[in-house]
Amino acid sequence: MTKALIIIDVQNDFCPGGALAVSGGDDIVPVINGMMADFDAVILTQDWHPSGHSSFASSHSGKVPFDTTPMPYGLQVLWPDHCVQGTEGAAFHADLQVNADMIIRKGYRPEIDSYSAFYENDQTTPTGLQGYLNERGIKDLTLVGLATDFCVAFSALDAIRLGFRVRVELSACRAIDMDGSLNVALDKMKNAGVVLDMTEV
Ligand code: VGL
Ligand code: ZN
Repeated sequence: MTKALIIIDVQNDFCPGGALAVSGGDDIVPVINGMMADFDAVILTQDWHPSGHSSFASSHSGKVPFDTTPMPYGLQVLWPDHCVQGTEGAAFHADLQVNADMIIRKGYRPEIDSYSAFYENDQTTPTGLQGYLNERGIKDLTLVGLATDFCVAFSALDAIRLGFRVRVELSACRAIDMDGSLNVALDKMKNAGVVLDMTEV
């Protein structure tokens, strides 16, 4: 059985001190490092926005971070400027082991955000990860990283839709949790058939 560990957005801007810090975001780094040896493939995603990206509140006059705005593909949460290409904030956490098989960058198109490792937020523009996994014969995925309620959840739900077996190791994830978004995401994942585990603690 070929299985992959998909490590979502473990980048400085999502860790304490970063532009869109997730509480305890750096606590998961040693947990993830300890998991890698159990997998046939290790894949990292990297949120990788151009400056002035349309998901930034600063790109919309009168908006502040965590407001929402309608986009052609649906309602978009507006974020603080984060993970700008080439900045320290966009770099992986310094302690994360990054001898990965593959790094998927996402969110680099100025006019569209991308939470999922598989599709941008229009749910139709693919990143190519499905093709990569299929060609390698990988059917079992374990997802970890940041943030549980956005990029991890969107990736897990897309993966289920695409027919993968999907496990999210919650002890190696942390959430943004705005307005109950963590519980909503956990319910959606559970109902979709994602296995939610806490086995690393
Ligand atoms: C993420 C908000 C904006 C994430 C990325 O990695 O969950 N959240 N960009
Ligand atoms: Zn982002």
